Amino acid sequence: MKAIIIFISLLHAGILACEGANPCCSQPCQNRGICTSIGTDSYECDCTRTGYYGENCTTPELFTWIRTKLKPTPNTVHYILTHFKGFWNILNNIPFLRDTIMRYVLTSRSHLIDSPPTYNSDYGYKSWEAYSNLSYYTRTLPPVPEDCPTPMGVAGKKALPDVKLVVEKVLLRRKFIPDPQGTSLMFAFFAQHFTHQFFKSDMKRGPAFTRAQNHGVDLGHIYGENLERQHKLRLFKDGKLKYQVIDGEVYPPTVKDVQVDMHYPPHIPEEHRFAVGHEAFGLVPGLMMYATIWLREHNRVCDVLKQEHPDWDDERLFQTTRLILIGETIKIVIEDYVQHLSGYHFKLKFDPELLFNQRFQYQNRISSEFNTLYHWHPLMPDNFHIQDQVYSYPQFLFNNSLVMEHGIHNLVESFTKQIAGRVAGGRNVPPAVMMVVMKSIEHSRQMRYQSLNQYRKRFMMKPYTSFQELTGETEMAAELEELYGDIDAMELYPGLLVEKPRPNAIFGETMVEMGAPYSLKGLMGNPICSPEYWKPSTFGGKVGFDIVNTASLQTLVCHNVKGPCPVASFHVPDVKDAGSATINSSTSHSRQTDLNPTVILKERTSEL
Ligand code: ACD
Repeated sequence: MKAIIIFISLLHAGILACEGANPCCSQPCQNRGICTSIGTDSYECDCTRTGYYGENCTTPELFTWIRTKLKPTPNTVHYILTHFKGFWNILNNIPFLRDTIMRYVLTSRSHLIDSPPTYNSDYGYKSWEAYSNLSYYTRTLPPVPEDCPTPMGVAGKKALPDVKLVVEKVLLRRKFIPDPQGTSLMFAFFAQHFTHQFFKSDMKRGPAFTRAQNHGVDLGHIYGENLERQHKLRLFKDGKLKYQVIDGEVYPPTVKDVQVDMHYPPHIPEEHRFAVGHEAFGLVPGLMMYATIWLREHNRVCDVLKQEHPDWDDERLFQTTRLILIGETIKIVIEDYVQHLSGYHFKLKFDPELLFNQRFQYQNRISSEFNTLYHWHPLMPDNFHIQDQVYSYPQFLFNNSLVMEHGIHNLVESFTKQIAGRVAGGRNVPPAVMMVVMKSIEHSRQMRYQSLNQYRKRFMMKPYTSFQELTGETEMAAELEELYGDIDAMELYPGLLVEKPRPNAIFGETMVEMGAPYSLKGLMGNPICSPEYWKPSTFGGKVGFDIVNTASLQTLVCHNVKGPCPVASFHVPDVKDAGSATINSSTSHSRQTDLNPTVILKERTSEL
């Protein structure tokens, strides 16, 4: 049956080729083989190092055959990692086994990312231009050639369905669906804050371009995307960033004070126009909360370093602190953020040494597809609960006054308590962000993304055979069938949002199997993880290295809020967890007198 389907689709491609279409439109080369058209009626598949051979790279070599027979499916691996808690609790405490599994997670995921990068949205074949032009996001799959019969190559209708119709029928929220994994708004705002350092589309040039040309975790969202902005934000004393003190607490300086561009609507008063690394972080108090926490952390670490190195000048204190904060960020992202998302009982570990004798390149290029899949707008709730107040979107947006009125402590506490929306499963995009979601689909079309199923194959998943298989239900599946006509024409981004979630999970299979490789490669490909950087001296000695190696969301917050430390978590706490985190101020390193002395969290057993 399968052979007949392949034959028919090749015949179909052949017919189209006869009509003058590019023969690669039908994507005949399998298993990551590369299609090159030869004239208008022929093509060649390059199967080099794919582990397959034959005209369409479909015949496995012996070793590949054995591997594919033995390899469990992604869903099986996920099931094992999210069940058998007792087993994982034992394994997590055996360092050799934990390291071996973590090394396998890192290598198996990052090997799915081309490094050096290959294509971009204007080059569907390898070229020096695509490799070297850092203004572009890279592309994991080349764009669908312009001369194909349909937008997805040969599958589906001549035109994709109306974007608004797709959004209204299967993406728009009817009733808020809470995330069964218990994700908090503290997570949602962290995601938004953290990712805006490397997802920074340059819309003057178009969605294929980025302004964040370091393509990774450089903390450009804290320090500015270029030297001019960084210099305006720096105090040029003791390595610190500029700040202001309001009611005894440290906040970012105002736009008027530092003269950097920030995006605020005209009605926002001068004193509420905070200036930070990223020009768009005035958008929501959740972003300004994190911007304030990291600003305080930077200045706190400067104090710690200055105590260790009283002879260091401003520049060295600033630069070393930046590296420490990059390290802290990666540690928090792997051990708190990805850990939470994964739902694994296996305890993930940030340890660059795990890769030191592996085949791994310390470089990264952000891809357009990664940017697109990270549009997790269903996380957003219907309104925002802070202390005993409820704010609607119009009351919340661009309202920095809430940051000062409630204070960082109460924002952390409130955002930790409020649950975010489920991302997969369909119909959970809040109307307030509908336009952003529409834009993601429009941009994907403009960049000529291949279909959801092509991406599934690229990331070692089986293509879906029906809309019911994609959604796991019948109603949205029928709508999608009518809209797209063919499962092989289903678009990537709407596909990710309507995909059936894994049991009790925030995401479906495709989001995790695509997102994890991009993430782990991007995090571990950072220069600070390389053998020459990953040593205490890079971080100003043992004290700085320890800051990196002990960082967590909870300690980050505890070090930088006034008074008793609130619970800070990417997971909404169970009732038994509620209350303040226990702190011990005797171990404080900070001498920043206008902040409450920093505190060290005494580990809570339930969350960390
Ligand atoms: C694994 C680990 C578990 C993966 C679980 C979910 C991954 C899904 C989406 C991506 C998640 C987080 C992104 C975090 C960081 C991005 C860093 C980019 C740096 C350039 O099974 O592998």
